[in-house]
Amino acid sequence: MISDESIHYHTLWYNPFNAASLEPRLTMTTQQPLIAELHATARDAQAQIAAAHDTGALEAWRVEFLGRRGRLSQAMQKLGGLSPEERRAAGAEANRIKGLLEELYAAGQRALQEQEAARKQAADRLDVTLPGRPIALGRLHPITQTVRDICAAFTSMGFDVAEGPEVEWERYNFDMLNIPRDHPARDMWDTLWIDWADPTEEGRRMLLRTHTSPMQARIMEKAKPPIRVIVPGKVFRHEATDARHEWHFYQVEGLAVGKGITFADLKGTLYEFARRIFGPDRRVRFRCDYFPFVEPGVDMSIDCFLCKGEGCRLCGDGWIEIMGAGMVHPNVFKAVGYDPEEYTGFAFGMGPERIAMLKHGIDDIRHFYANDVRFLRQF
Ligand code: YSA
Repeated sequence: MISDESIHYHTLWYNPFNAASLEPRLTMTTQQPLIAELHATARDAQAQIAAAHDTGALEAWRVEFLGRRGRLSQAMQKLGGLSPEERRAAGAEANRIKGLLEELYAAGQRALQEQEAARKQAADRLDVTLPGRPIALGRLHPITQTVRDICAAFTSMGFDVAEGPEVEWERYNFDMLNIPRDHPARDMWDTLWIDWADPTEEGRRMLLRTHTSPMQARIMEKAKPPIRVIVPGKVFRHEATDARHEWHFYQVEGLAVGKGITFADLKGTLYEFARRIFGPDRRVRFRCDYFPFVEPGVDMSIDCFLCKGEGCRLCGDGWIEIMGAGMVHPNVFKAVGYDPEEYTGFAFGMGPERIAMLKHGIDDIRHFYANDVRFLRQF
């Protein structure tokens, strides 16, 4: 039982590392040798627990005072040698002191836990006044931005967007586009072939697509006109690089098929596209060109940003070609099962790198894929 006096000292008693005295709690009973020994044990216990500043020391304290062979236990064994009256008084005092020592031990444990928590808190302290570490924000690659701009220009004119495989069958990349095997037109596309395909089976060889035009065939095979679609994607060619040529680059293919579509629709759509991407002041040039999958075929160029159409190292003749285009060849319609008497259409394929060069005044296409962040950060 804790007396009123001990309650008065309660808070001090619970702090084992505080030098509060036990005396007021040890003077309540008549003195006899065993009681004196018990009180001495309690005083020693309090004195020593003040130095128990880690769990090892606290455990050693517990073993010494409260352990089975500890000092309290040894004192209690002496109760048997006392007279019944002395035993009653000393026994009661022994139990009281045991309770006090247990409280002391529990308080010691709590104090250590608090110390540990305080230590951890101090170690983990967050200094909110420290300046933050700057987070490097990423950004879209300039070609991704350009592809998105091109897609936005065409979707606002009613085109859908589709994507297709970069590893392609020879059949779609060439055969269905009116470019049969051994046709010299295949030389226009220096092809990277995939090794494992069976070279004996016609149209079953695999390659890295050399242009996005195979998607024309894939789309028409699946859909019925009217069709208005653009296809952005990566293409690959076994080509030497220079200021205008990469061996891997993007293309955006376009296809419009329906009844009564004419070359005027092609020109009107591409002029409008050029106006939306480059603004009203840039000049556009169409020239006849040959692609096996169109008839007639053209290429479209924009006046060079560097020399303003005068002719320079970058462009040669003052113009930079950005796309090939034309009216879809009847043989392509036949290959996908359309009647060329019923449907007509136009198609085009442009190079976003060339468009980005023109838009931003970049004089070498190889900057885009050199992974130099000083260049890329500018967009
Ligand atoms: C033509 C007619 C159509 O009805 C449909 C599409 C086409 C385009 C055709 N498939 C084609 O690939 N033509 S192309 O070889 O002249 O390339 C088209 C555009 O890709 C070029 O105008 C140019 O802008 C870009 N390009 C071509 N080779 C490149 C390149 N860009 C960077 N590096 C290269 N090596």
